[in-house]
Amino acid sequence: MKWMWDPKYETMDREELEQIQLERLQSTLHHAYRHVPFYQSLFDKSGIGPGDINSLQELREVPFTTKGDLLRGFPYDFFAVPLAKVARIHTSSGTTGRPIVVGYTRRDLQHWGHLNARVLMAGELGERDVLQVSFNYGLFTGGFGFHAGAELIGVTVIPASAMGISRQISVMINFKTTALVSLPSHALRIGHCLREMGVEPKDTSLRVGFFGAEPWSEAIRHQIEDHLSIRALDNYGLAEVGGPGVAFECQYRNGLHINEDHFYPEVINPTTGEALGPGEEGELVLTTLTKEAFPMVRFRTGDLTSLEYKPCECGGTLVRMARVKGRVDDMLIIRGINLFPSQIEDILLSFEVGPNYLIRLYREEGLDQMEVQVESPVAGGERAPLASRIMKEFLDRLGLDITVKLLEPGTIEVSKGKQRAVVDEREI
Ligand code: DLL
Repeated sequence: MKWMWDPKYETMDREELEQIQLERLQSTLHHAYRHVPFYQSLFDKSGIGPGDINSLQELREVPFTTKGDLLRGFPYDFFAVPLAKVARIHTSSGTTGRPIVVGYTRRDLQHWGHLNARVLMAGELGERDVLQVSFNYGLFTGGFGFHAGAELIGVTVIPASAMGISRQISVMINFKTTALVSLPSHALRIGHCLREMGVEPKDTSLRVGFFGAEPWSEAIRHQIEDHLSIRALDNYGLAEVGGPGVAFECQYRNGLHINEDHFYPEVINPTTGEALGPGEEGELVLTTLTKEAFPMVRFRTGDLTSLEYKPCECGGTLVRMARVKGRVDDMLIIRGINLFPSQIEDILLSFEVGPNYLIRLYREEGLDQMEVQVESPVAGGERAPLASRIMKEFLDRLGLDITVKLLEPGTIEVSKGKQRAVVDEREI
């Protein structure tokens, strides 16, 4: 168990673990009921009291919490402690005017650090490592989350944050970075740039990378490993339940170990809401077991996966989730930023364009790109200035560089059924 941060919990036998989960679940349900009016009315309406849940299976009787519920609770309705007890605030990486605002008490932050230490330790990180954290340090959970885990382990941390690729590379080479935390697409881009610069990957000190926050595939893993000459590990998390540190791969890369002593996972049929068994693919639903400031009960993540309860070859007994296969809703993830097509539509509506539009997603040298094609009646000469105004609005409101292509009215094919406004050419 040399490469486990919390071997006691990571290798606990299932019966003992389930007992801990049940105790923590009961306390979370009472806490949420007592302090979050949403949960009080959710329970009251369904005729179940938090004290009625006497087994993990009985949790299935409690209704789900959705992203929509959280958005309606903006900013603090879901906080279960007074603001005076909230030590930190982060948000989901969504680009809506109203992101989901999440809070952490001091104890939540301590737990969060330990959960991220588990992620990093599984990649065999130790005191001699130099870890470059290339996630944004800000409201996004990625930077601070990993930073805390790295400090607990005692590695040397470089809080590179979201600098441009060439600066990331010069830091990586000059400071002799051995491990990288970033988006997989960012790592791929770094790899391409190293090639262009004629730097042989083996000439850097890099040996391992921890990638997550957006969907990626085995094909991308191979490219990253090849271009950077490292071992690439997947990790999963979401702001609503605390950020990174929910699930992570060990060296065997046989699914992502879910930190079940802190999060209770279920997989459901996304259409009927019915519980699915091990190995069956559906939507992941998470309940937090230790969160004080922002407890979540049966949160529908929108992420598609399946669960495997057999212990892992590494000796870990935590349930493993399959690599996230995609999303149930139409949320798009572009360079780690979550976005719904309706947000694009809202912005387009304020200009002289439409109504037909098409969002095209593709990759260029590993980096996600987005193009919006939209019909517009304006004359030829006015097109370029209009396109630049729309691009500027996208950048201001969504924080994303999006190319805008204006087309003659009637050129975008309108489907008879449900309009498919997104063409995703990225291979995940
Ligand atoms: O992306 C938290 C995070 C930061 C995870 C750093 C890992 C590393 P949000 O911005 O709330 O939080 O976005 C969460 O991103 O519901 C998934 O759809 C997607 N996602 C996160 N990790 C993975 C992954 C952070 N490994 C949303 N594979 C989630 C596929 C992922 N999708």
